[in-house]
Amino acid sequence: MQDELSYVKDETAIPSLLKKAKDDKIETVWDRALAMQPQCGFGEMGVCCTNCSMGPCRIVKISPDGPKKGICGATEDTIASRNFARSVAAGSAAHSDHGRDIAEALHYAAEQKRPIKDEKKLRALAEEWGIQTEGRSVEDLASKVAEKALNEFGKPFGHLQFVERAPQKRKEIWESMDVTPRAIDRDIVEVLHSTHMGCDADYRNIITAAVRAALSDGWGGSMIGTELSDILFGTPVPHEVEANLGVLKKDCVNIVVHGHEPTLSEALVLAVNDPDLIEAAKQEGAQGINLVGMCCTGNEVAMRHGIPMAGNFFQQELAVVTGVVEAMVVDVQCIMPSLPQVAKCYHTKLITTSRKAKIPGAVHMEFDEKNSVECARKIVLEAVMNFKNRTDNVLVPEEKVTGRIGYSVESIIRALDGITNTFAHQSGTVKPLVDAVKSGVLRGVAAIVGCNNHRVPADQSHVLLAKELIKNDVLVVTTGCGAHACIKAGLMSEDAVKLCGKGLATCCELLKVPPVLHMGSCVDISRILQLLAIISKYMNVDIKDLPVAAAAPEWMSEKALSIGTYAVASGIYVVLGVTPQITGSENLTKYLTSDMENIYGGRFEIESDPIKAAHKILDHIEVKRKQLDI
Ligand code: SF4
Ligand code: MSK
Repeated sequence: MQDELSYVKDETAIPSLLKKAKDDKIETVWDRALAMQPQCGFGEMGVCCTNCSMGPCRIVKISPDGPKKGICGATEDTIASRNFARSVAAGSAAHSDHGRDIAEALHYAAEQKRPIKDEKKLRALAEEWGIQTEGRSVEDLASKVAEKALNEFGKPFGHLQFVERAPQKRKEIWESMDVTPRAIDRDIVEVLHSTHMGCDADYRNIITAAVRAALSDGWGGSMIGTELSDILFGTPVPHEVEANLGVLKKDCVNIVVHGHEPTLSEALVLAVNDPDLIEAAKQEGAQGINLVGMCCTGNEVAMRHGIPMAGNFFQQELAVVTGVVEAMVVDVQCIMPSLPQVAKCYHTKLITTSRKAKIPGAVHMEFDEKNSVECARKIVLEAVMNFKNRTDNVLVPEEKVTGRIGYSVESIIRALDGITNTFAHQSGTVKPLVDAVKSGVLRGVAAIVGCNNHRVPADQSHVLLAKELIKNDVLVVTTGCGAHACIKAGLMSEDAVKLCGKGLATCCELLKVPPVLHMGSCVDISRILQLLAIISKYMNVDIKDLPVAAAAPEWMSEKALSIGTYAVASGIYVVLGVTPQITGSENLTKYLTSDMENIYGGRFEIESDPIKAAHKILDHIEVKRKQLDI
């Protein structure tokens, strides 16, 4: 264990920059986490309520004398479930609003006759949605698909179109529980309504509403985000990429793009290749312009363009601490409000670009989708002109690795079918993957997703969990900050085969794939749903019957709670490495970690030890294999 810990620490590039931060008197997330101790016990257990101005109310669990009900009479079950449901709704809103922005971007791209990269995927989706494709131009079709996607947010009747992608048995379960997602905005609004003071007080019913909102995310907003991003910007195919903070270059203008939506980052990719801007950078004394990505925006541009992955959630402040970042350009989600304070101590410009996310102390340059390239050019020029302000106080860590990424559903199917070319729509089938699982060469598949959290040494649980799973012949798929953690630890390189069990190693060597497959950003967990749906239909079983599982070992965001909830409601066993704020209600905790399995076939498990988590996943996979008689 000790060796493993030091291995993970070395790979993160964090220690050297943390030391520099201390020397430079920069406060980081770890300092603030320490200053926050001890954290509020009521909040930790989810039994604090501020839903009306009679509160705040809190339920005292540790002594028999304290209040056991809020002033209105709400119990610990009501309060904890309302808090949980509101977090799920916020997470679903964040992902889904991202999806809506992509649909709008597709609409404007069609209107302005800008390139639409994956016409084949566009036509396939149009057909899936019942849009007449024959004789229609790409722009016309894109416009129709965008309109139909935008209608998914507020349509008055029926259910979400992507529900039809789910296996029949899954749809029946949702129908029987009345959780089939109807319209994305409506399902989110309903959670906010029903958890208003004096409305729903039944924790089971509150979680049912949360499940509907979460399914609206996974099989709605996120899936729209992924599918329409692929159509507009291209469906990822496998390729090599560099990762970790060592991708920053001392002699170049460094621009870090951070956040989530690919619209901004795609425009930046074009702008940094503009010869005039490159020349301007040279005039300023730089060798060129180096665009790198952070968090999920980093995943988006790495997956489609091979832009280096600078780091994940806990590396954002440290990227600025290197002293070589001319601009950190952010849009929405997972952006620490501390960044302008860190940037102020160096020459870095923190540039906010979304009206949804302004930060005091940042420069705001609003990104306009209708004028995307011009906006991006202005941002890049701002960075270029900042190069001359760099001081000598710089430290670029040496840590940098190469990994193979780009595993969209289409790429995974092709790769595992042994199709080695890189045409996005060269078709294949899931038969080889299913055969490998049935024969036992692969025991199953596990997803490792989610963030960093100060409660876990950065990346440690992601990496230890992934290593234990691949050692036991479980293929790992990953997204978000988990993907950054895995690539930094070398798990997407050829060498990672040495860490695999015999069966998985043979598959990886034969098919030239790493044992940990990078499937994209947080919204791209919808790719995992889609892959599972395809496999389930092929095997004529439900998702809950498959030897698969998911884990969010270092999760922190409300989006992660939405993801976990839609995964559970899709029939998946989900292990959380950080305890959610629910434990003040024994009923709610039991409902989420046990009862839901009887209803949906999936449930939450809470396990902070990554090795134990891996073995719980392995046990779950073996149970499912036995039930399938394979
Ligand atoms: Fe207290 Fe009830 Fe108001 Fe919540 S809704 S703050 S429990 S009175
Ligand atoms: S960026 S939600 S810290 S995975 Fe998607 Fe990372 Fe979690 Fe944000």
